[in-house]
Order: sequence, then structure tokens, then C-alpha cells
Amino acid sequence: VGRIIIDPITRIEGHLKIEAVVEDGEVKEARSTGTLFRGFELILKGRDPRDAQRITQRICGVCPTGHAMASALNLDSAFGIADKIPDNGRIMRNLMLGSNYLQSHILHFYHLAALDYVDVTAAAGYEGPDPALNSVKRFIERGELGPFVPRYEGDYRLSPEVNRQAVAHYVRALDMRRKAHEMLALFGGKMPHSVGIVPGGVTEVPTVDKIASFLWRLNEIRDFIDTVYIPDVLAVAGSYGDHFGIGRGSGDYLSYGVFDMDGREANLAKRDRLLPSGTVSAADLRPNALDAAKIREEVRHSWFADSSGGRHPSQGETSPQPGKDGAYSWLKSPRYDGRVHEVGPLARMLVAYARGDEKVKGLIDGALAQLGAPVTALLSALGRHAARALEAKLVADSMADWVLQLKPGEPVYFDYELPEEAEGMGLTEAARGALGHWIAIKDGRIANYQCVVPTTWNASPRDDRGQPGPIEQALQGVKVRDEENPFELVRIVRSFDPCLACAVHLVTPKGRSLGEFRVS
Ligand code: NFE
Ligand code: MG
Repeated sequence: VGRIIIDPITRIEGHLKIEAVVEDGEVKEARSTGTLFRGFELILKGRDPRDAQRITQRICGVCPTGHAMASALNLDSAFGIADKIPDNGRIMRNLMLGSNYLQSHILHFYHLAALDYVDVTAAAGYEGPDPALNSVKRFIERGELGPFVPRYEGDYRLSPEVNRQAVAHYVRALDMRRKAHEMLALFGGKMPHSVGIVPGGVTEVPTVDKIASFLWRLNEIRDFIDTVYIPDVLAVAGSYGDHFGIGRGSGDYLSYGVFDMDGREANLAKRDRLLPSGTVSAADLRPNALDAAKIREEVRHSWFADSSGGRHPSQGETSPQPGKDGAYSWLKSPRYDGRVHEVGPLARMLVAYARGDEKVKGLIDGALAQLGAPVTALLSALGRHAARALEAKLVADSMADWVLQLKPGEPVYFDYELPEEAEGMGLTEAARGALGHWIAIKDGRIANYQCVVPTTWNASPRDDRGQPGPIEQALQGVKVRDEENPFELVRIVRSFDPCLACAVHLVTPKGRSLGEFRVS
């Protein structure tokens, strides 16, 4: 019996430790540990509720727009104006969040995950005119290998030509991400941590100028998705087909739904959204309606004081207890109806697919036909990459329609009065999955604020019943060829696109020591 400890996992956001027990070359059990402790939920206590829009975005520089959206929806509902957001405001919110999705998905594939499948060092031997490849080559020659090594050396299977192209696309992808940031800044002022999405709507008005500036950048990114991103994902899928068979996870999937298509339904779980809310199970791939009352956060294996049976986020509490017996993570364990649910692009696309969404069915069935793979192949490490790329196309193409629906001169914002007492809930989807914010307001101030974040679902530790989290389950049974070089494990973990900065967003009461940690 061997024990593999990967600490930290590189090329993700934040600090994640994975511990796997290996017997006869196969993972018997795995533990996922959030080793980072920071804090937001208690910072918010006692503040003006509107501060939540600014402060929660600081949870993360990759997905601040998701937190801006969740906090705005949360405050809309607490202020009683959830069904009053003008169409311009609703659409510009979607365009800002969509810009962040495109940036984030391209970042994840090219700059974080693809290097597990693409041998970037092959660029060292490049002789030719391509400026992107030459810039990587010079980078390597200068010995600046920082983003590329150290690495677990994979079994690189792409042909030299496809591999070389993928390295060139790594450089082009940087440019696409810059353009996506610019698009967001057109309506949100800046990125990250934009000021554009606020309770009531948005802060910027649409002009013909801004619409045109947005659209040409978007069309360039759409072209990149169609002619570069999706073909590269399919090329990886073609060469690493066995990765459709590993890394499945818990087999239950959850989406809150995202991108409001109409703003008149106050109940977010029922609102018409581009990607709908719901859950599906691998057993039958049939859609179930979302019931937000079934969400609980459990802490038996987390460094927090026990609250029996887990708590609904509206009653959530954050009470750190470092060194607690049996605990091994700073992440709580969110569960839905007592079951372990995976969240993210795969969950969103599966829920939409199960609900018979025509566009999503067209995209998924088309890609699967090209690969000669059944729909169950999606429930895997490679399936997550495919779902993310196809979702990028769906969102980008939809944004091209939405931006033309903006009406210069019409309102973007609905005014409100701050309530003395109120409760709110904001459900949306950040790029990495289901994101919920809950607020309780007393005496006009925040009495309690809770965030339940995508990576907390996916990288959660065991729950009160001992059920491992989605990433922990995805690693069980995986064959590891070489325990010194466990590239199979990091490929699976990275397919979830974890962000520990988001997942560990808790704080200790002032001045209390949390104990000491040695990073091994
Ligand atoms: Ni820090 Fe985040 C996203 C959120 S993930 S990236 O997307 O919310 O836990
Ligand atoms: Mg939380």
C-alpha cells in the first residue's frame, strides 16, 4: 500500500492537497484537502448590505463576476425587486457574466489543463516562422520554464504537428482572454472586480459605440472557439479516448441555472434561463426540478464546530475549530437532498440536455457523433473538457444575439429602498458551477451572509454520512502507472477546474490563532 500526496496541485487556482491511498497500482481512497484559510462571510457581518457586491467579488479574481451576479440577485430578492430589473439591466448582466465565462473557460483549457496533454517542451525544437511558437521557444531558451515545469510528465500522444499547433494556440488564447476582459470592462468599468452589476440592475448605459466595440471582440472570440478551442478539445479527445472512461465522480449533477432570459419571475429556481436549473443522475439522465430548500452544508470532516445534520445556508454558521478530530479540510461539504452532487459546465450541459434543450442537444450530439462516443462518455475527465468547450460556444453565440437586444436610451436600473429587516437568496452559476449567496438583514445591516461556492461542492471532504466528495470519488479506482509521477490523478482533478480561493472563503473571528500548519 502506497500513499501519494500531491501538495499543492499546480495549475489550478488556490491551494489544494490531494492524498491518495494506492494498492496494486489502483487508488483505493482519496482525500481532498483545502489547505487555505481566508475569509469573507464574517467580514460582511454588520455592514451595509450593498457592500456585499464589492466585498464578495474579492473572494476571487477569476470569477468575481459570478459573485457580483450572485450578490446582486441576492440583494434584489432581499430588497423585493427581483422581478423589476429592466431588460437592459438583465441583458448587460448576462453579457458581463458571459464575458467572464469565455475568459475563464479559455483560461482553464489552454493555460491550466491542456499542458497535461500537450507537451509544451516540444516547442524548444521548433524551426519556423510562427511568432507564437518562437516566443515560447525563446521563453524556454531563457530558462524561464515557470508555467510549464515542474510537471508530472504525461504520456503525450498528440502528433508533433497537432502538438505544435496547440502550443501556438496557448499564446493566442492569452489574447482572447484579454479581449474577453475588455468586453466586460466596456459595461463593467474594469475587470477583475467590476462595478457594473449592482442590485437593481447595472451602472452603465448601452450606447451604439459600446455595442459595436463589444460585438467585434465577441466575434473574434467566437471564431476562436469554433476554429481553435473546440477542434483542439476534439483532437485531445481523439488521442486520449480512454479518458472518457475515467474520473466519473459521484454521478449526480446539479445546476442552479444561469443567464436570465426573462426578468419577471421572482423565484430564481423557476426563472427561464439559457441554461436551466435542475439535477440529473447518471443512472437515468432524467431531469429533476431544483428545490433550494434541499441544500445543506455539513462539517463533520471540516475544521468547523459541529452543527448537527448540516445547515441550510440561510441558517449557516462559520465557527472554526482547527485540529478537530476526524477533520481534514477547510472546505465544508455542501450536499443536495443528502446526496453528493457535482457542479460545473458538465452539470449545466447535462441538465439542459436531459431537459431536451435543442441547442444543447445539437452541440453535444454533434460532438459525440464526431468522436463515435455515447452520451455516457461525458461522465468523465474528458467529458468535462468537452462540456466546457461546447458551453463556451453556446454562451458566446447567445451573447451575439443579446448584445443586439440592448436598447440605448431605455432604463438599466430600478431604484429601491433599503429594508430594515429582510432575507434574500441569489442563485446563479459561476463559470465553475452552482453559486449561491444568502443574506439576512437586521436593523438595515447584514446579520448573516453565506456563500456556497462551486469548488466547495466539487472538492468537498466526506460528509456526515462518510460519503466522499465528487473529486474524491472521481479518483477512486483510478490506475496509477508510476506513484512518483501520478499524472493520471492531476488530469482528473484539473478536469473539475477547481478554485480553492473561492472554495475557502471563511474567516476567523478577530485575533484568534487557527493553529500552525506545515506544508509538506
Ligand atoms: Ni475562484 Fe469561482 C468560479 C466561484 S469556484 S473561481 O467560477 O464562485 O469555486
Ligand atoms: Mg461558505
